Amino acid sequence: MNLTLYHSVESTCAQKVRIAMATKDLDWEELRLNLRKGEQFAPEYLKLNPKAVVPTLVHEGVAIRESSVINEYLEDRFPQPPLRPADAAARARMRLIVKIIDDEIHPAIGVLSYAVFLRHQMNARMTPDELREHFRRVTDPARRERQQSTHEKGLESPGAAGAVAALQRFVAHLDDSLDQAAQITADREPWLAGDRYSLADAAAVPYMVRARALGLTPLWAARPAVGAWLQRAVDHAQALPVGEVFGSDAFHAMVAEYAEQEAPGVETLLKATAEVG
Ligand SMILES: N[C@@H](CCC(=O)N[C@@H](CS)C(=O)NCC(=O)O)C(=O)O
Repeated sequence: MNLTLYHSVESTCAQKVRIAMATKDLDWEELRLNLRKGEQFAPEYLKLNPKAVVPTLVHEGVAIRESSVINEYLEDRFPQPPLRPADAAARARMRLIVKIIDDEIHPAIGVLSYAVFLRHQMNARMTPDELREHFRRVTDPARRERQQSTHEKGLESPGAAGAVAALQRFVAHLDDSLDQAAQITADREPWLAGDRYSLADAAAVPYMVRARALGLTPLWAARPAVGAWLQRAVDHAQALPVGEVFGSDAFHAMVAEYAEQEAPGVETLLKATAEVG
């Protein structure tokens, strides 16, 4: 089969690829990169992924990057079981969810992860010189600026409030999608794009699991269909033969500790977002 995935177990965008591959019952080799140690900046890896990010899939000698592109590629090359609905309108709904995740939710979860735990983790492990060097090597200037601002200001950085608002809109979109799916399938336990698990579910679940770990569950407290879907999607992922599907236990314990410390800031942002509506 000759599939090699460069990834990090903690990275949400790599998790969605591992979930799609395992749902398709594929075998792959993995090469784990330690992002905190800057292994994504190694010259050999930059040849595969010039943006210095994970995941990258290498199949038959060809490097494919961008998690959503990778998942579509997997669907094209390994169509069974299908993770794209047959119906064109349902496919469009699936792709819209994937697009919102790529455009808005990935950066939003990135900012909030940075603010809640990553900056503390990096401060504990790196000297100020190492930190400066880390940011210098981030290839995309906009990404570098966003990361540096969040590193300095945490949940008070300009991006944090916008990130919670983006998640609030996303959760409402998931709720609508589940409602639509429930109407067109007699199924009371729908997936995001209909009656079958799709690439939309594989893409959304890592971000929602991370949102939950960051203390953002109140965003869907009044949306029981979203909570029920999340539980089903987590059960699906955890039943796959993928170790540490959402990251290691040590990672979850570390996130929980910092999330507790940052809970007042998260609550302030949630309150402000709820007031704006
Ligand atoms: N749009 C890209 C985003 C990739 C990305 O941002 N990956 C993160 C992990 S989720 C990363 O490698 N970060 C490394 C860094 O921040 O230096 C995709 O979906 O593949």
